[in-house]
Amino acid sequence: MVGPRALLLRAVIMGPPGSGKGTVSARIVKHFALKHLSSGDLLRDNMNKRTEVGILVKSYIDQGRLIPDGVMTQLMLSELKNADQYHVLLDGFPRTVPQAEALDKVCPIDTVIDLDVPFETIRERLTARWIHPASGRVYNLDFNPPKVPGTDDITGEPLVQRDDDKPETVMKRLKSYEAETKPVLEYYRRKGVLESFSGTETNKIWPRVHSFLQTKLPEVNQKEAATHT
Ligand code: G5P
Ligand code: MG
Repeated sequence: MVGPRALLLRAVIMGPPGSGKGTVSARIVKHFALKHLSSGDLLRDNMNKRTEVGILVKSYIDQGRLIPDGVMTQLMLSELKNADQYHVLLDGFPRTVPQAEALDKVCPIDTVIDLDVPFETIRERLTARWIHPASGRVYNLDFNPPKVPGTDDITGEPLVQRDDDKPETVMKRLKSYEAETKPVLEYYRRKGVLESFSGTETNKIWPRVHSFLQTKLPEVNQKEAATHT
């Protein structure tokens, strides 16, 4: 138990597809005791398990389109129901203004970490991405390759490419980010909770995110913190 509800951090990490939300979130949870909730990981888990939601959302994801707000909001808010015991980091949600408004009603957000990475940088990255579906661990053939090619470092299980990382689908995802998610940044900017981090390399962005979070939360592992990884 961390403490009373009012002292719990309610953070969101935002940024275009491939900006490094998953990569930075993995580093955040290594350093700070908060629960990472990724909408994309949750949807892919539902697709793998062929749940009702998984079957419903597959065609949207494969086409690079956003899931309808009602479905997405219900899914994420039900995950948040038991979240009054710990700090939370939402990744990939909210992605539209109606989602942000629905979230605000049950769980007002106090910090938004915006990864501001240019689109040209992103296009190159996504085609080189491989993931371990069961854990959500993310690799990149240039940036953080697995120790054994095609294999997850921890479990030794095979890695796969995401169906929505095909070049034409990546373009659609970037367009929907521009049209539907950019206004969410404006929404949070007006509320005074937006913190933007611009750059093209996660290793340069991360130390700045790390220092920023140190002003909000106690660190769980001081020794690792010193290495900034
Ligand atoms: P997701 O799963 O939320 P996206 O599109 O927002 O998908 P994505 O693709 O998961 O975001 P990311 O998490 O921002 O990207 O980035 P990442 O995985 O950490 O890094 C991308 C790659 O770059 C990796 O291979 C990584 O190793 C590499 N990398 C990181 N840093 C560097 C670097 O510095 N240099 C280099 N060279 N490489 C680097 O959503 C998927 C779909 O689900 C639906 C939508 O259909 C969406 O398209 N969805 C929703 N729909 C409606 N509402 C919502 N709220 C929804 N949430 C999900
Ligand atoms: Mg992600």
